[in-house]
Amino acid sequence: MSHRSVVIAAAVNNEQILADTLALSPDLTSGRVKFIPVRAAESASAAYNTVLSETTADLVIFVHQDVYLPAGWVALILSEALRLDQESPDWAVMGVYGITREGKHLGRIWSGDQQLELVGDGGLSGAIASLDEVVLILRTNAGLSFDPDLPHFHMYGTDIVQMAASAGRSAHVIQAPVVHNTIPVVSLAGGFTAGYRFLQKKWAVRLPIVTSMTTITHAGLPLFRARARHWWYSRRMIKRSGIEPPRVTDVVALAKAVGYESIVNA
Ligand SMILES: [Mn+2]
Repeated sequence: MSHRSVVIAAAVNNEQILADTLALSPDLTSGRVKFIPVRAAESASAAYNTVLSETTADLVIFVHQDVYLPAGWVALILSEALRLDQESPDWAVMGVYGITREGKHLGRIWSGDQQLELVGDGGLSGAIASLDEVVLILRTNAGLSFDPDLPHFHMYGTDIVQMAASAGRSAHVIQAPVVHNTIPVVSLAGGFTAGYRFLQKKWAVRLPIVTSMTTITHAGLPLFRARARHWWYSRRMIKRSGIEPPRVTDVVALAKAVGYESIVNA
């Protein structure tokens, strides 16, 4: 089948970040692609399920509000969807950065808080265990939705991949780099830990599950290592970039400068 209809959706809690990043994406400024913002959501799952219940699009592209999509990006997604229809007819979800069951990183993305490109270990094939939440593309006729019981705004990229696998569906990483203009997050306590605990129980029979930030295990020791590591790392990053006031990045120029538009339009 062909994927003719596509929408872009985001959970929005900061209008300035949205205006300075996602809203500058040419696919949105041109009005070619419909944008569905969800404001004041209590969790990513709740926000994204609202979108799924309101759209009849074949593909729903869920992105963070702090992501810039280079010119030509949605056209690339449509062609990648068609390719997957042929090569992996069972596909349900794709992302631009993810990790395999063996812990191999796949994809590429610009990381704003680190001011560098994250590049995977090479190649894009492998059994995906987790997709980075920065971009998640759902094929709606696969019938998946987000778990309404998963709290906060973390771990839903891992959860949706695991749910796809439970339904006999596959997840994929494609080469479609974006600029993630994120600012350093101070702590993985709170929402991240709550998400970790939720998945620990939900997927107990499948553990360990590798994610890009940590590994979900029965005992949960990697969570504490990740929290400690992240705390030191974010303090360093905040010191370097200065979180007050937030650093302003010209995402349009950056995407061009790092060559993303030539990759996307190759
Ligand atoms: Mn983000």
